Amino acid sequence: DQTQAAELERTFIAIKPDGVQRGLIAEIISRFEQKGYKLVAIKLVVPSKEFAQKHYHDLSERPFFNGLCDFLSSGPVLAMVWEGEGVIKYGRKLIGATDPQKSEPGTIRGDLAVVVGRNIIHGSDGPETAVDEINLWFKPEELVNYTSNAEKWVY
Ligand code: RTP
Repeated sequence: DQTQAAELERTFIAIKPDGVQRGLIAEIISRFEQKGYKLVAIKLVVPSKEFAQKHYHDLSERPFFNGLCDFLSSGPVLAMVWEGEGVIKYGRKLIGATDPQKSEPGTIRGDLAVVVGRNIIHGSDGPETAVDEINLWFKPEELVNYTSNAEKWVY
């Protein structure tokens, strides 16, 4: 049924150190929660620089790679897994364009961030990256299986 279909898709979302320090955790979680997505894992961690390099390995040739990894490992990051139909693609829509100067108002970055180097949130960019990132940040037992009351009304 539709509830089962919804459970198939999961994405990795992280509030970066700037978002945590600016007190935007509740605001950002609210947007995913109010949309109708389901939180299945969450933890606050300070990633090591080596871990940040693993997370951003696709960007290792980019000039901003080192600064980006320094930044991600500079303080607490709120790591999450969100579940729901279309959550990977629509999650990126809720987040907005990478550069907050180009993100639409109404998006998380459009409403809450100003520059690309401090764009407060990360979201997996496709199904393969979602699986890789969830496995990098979480152990299988940290993903919680439960039925939320909202599900039968969202789907
Ligand atoms: P994210 O992975 O964090 O969700 O961001 P994204 O897919 O929208 O963007 P991506 O191109 O993968 O870049 C990852 C992060 O690198 C930082 N960045 N800095 N020109 C720059 O200084 C620059 N370009 C990108 C951003 O923090 C971006 O989110």
